[in-house]
Amino acid sequence: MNIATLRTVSSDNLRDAILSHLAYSFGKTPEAAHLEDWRMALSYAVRDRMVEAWFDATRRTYDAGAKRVYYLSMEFLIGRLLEDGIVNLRLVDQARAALTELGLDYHTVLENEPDAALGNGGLGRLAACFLESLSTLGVPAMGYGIRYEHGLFRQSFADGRQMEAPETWLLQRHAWEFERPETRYTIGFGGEVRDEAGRMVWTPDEQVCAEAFDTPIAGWKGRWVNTLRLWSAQSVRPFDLDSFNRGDFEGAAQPEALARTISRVLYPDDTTEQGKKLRLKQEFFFTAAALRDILRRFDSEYNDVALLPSKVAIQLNDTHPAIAGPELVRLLHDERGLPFEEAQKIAQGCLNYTNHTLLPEALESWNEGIFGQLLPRHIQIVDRIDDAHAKANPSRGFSMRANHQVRMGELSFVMANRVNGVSALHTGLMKETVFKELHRLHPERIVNETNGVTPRRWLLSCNPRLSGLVSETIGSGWIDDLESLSDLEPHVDDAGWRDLFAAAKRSNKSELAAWMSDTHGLRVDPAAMFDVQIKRMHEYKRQHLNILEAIAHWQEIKDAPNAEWTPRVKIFAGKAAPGYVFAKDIIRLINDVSSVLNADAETCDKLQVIFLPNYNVTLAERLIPAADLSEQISTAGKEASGTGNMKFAMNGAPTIGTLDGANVEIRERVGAENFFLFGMTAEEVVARREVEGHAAKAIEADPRLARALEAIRSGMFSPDEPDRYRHIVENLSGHDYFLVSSDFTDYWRAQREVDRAYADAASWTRMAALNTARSGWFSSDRTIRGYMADIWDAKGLI
Ligand code: 26V
Repeated sequence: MNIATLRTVSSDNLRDAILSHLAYSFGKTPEAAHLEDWRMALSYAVRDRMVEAWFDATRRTYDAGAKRVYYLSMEFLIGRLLEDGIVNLRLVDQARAALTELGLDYHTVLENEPDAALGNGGLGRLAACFLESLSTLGVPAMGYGIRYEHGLFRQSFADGRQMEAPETWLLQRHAWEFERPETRYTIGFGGEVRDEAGRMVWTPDEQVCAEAFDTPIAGWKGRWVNTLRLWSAQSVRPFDLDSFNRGDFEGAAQPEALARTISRVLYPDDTTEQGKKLRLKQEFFFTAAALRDILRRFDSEYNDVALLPSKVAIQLNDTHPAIAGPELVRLLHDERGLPFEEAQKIAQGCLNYTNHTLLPEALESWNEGIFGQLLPRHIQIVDRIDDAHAKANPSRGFSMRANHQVRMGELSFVMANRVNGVSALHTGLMKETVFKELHRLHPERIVNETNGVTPRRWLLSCNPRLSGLVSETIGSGWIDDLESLSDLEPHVDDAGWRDLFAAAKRSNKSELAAWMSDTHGLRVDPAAMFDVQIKRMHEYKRQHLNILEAIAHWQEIKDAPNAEWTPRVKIFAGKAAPGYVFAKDIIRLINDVSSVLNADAETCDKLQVIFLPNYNVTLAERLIPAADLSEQISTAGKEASGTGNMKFAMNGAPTIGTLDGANVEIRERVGAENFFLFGMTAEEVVARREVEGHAAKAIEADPRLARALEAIRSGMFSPDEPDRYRHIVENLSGHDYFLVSSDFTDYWRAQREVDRAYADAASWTRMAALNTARSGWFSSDRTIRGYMADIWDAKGLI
């Protein structure tokens, strides 16, 4: 389908297509149809309109002999897909009209779609934004991951405590995938390796089958459609008939159940490497299937494997697919007979690695016992790669095999053509810390590609009021040329235009307030400042710094309830890894503080605290357009980039933040006067930790901090269990590794500056609008162009 045909889809066409799918795909009359049937029928009608462009993209890629990009990621946090499809195909008006005619409400139908939470946080959402940008830019690309039956757990609260329930997105029908029963690979584990006259032969003793499920990903205007291919694990032997015939029904079903375990659940822990055998199996499972698929496609077009690096670029999203290095070498050397060195060179020519965290506990390494048992041939190949690297670099002082561990970061680095960080600060720190030595040996290898987010989802679609105003003001070119948002700049000094900007924000806030009231029974005043911190719960992200400030602020208000206060609603959302006890205690503390503050009649019109459960992409889409203030308060040096920070800025919420990750670049672009900076720099953080008793000193110097901590310690927020948070207070007064206490005083100062700034509505709106106007650089289209030029040497075909 070409663009001209797309434009001609009328609401009548769409209505007929919906009715036709209702009847012929789902066997329902309009009278009998449930909401889910309507949602499915609409999804199929929209999906149909992607299919021709999808075929066309494949044809054009083959015809051009173009280089293909493969994005290997353990996580794709895609969220809902229907609205994304409707928006990118520019069918919003038609879909709305067609549904109205059928007696349905557009939003009610969209809300019926489950949110596909196939990821933990930033890394997974980045992968989803990248897929959309790759299609928008017409890059022949494919995402490879795992089709988890259960995505990230569903979070609820009981007595303020996080409860986890399995996520069940696949229990509802999923409209977007095409099952590919013909695309199946057998993946082996364990077994033994034999030397057969110099040729190493691996005979696994366990096998599972990887079956492909394809989801089309349409770019802006539906001009190009790529594929997200997710692998589902199945048994090679679906059913044990012998056991069944013996009456052992459980035993008969076992092979299937065991194999399916591999794609059953997404690991919900994004910080601690748990040494789980199953996770290593998941990693090898999807990586090996992807490589087999990539080589099969390459073989169908070319017959000289030396061409591989010029036709294939593979991006490893963190080290989770790092086994791609040894596996590709194995395929080329053991299975195709290339000399080892040549196999390694070709593999390295294709592979690139993105690092997303410097936290030592999140850097993957595997116990060599487990690794060698599951992947006996790969551990030999890792050793050979390591030895060759050591020989070529005699001054080298590290090994991939230290302390009986296989270190995936070093392996990924050595096997990569390019290695990248995700913000300027993070890339600099990679060079100075984790990869210092490797950087010295290979100074050209590390490059920076600062993250970005797709403006189609994170402005156009989630914030129709603001995006409507933007298009009325500067035309709609910004949608795929986000830097043209700078054309808004002259308007920020026009009071009339500013009123329109402020009105859009106010309506978004009212809508959120109404939703919070309907869904959670919460009452908030949309005139108050909406101060939002939404992200995974982690000590380095310092949600506890935010709640500590709330307590101190509440105490100050109580001292002088009749003074002039800028009313605020502090909104939190985020999940804690189930095994991360401290993070779960921070959630409970915030909920306990919320109960006390919100019930205080004297102060609740000036300060409220809300923790919304089950943070996911859909909730982010509700909250970000309604935010006044974006909290990005991590300990400097710890947040690799952040991408939420970009979404808030784009939607007109200035940041209160540290010089961490991409905050640094956001501040440079939006202007220091439009950003509330506080806290120590990454260098100062390192120095501060060396100061004996740093936390105690900070507390001694700041009576507000001392009083807030004392309130927690005394049990004011947990009267039924006064000691509940003693360990948090002890942590913040003692070790305080993340320097909450040392940064508190400056955070407090910056928050009061925010209060004063917000009280001047005209200048606040100007600041908010400048954040929007100057955030164009944070489009993932720009990021992908960077990868194309610096890493992949790939071109777009549109
Ligand atoms: C580690 C593990 C370890 C085992 C269990 C599952 C699991 C899942 C994820 C991770 C690593 C998470 C790394 C991550 O999400 N980093 C975030 O990446 C964002 C995109 O680059 C970036 O904006 C955030 O700053 C960074 O924290």
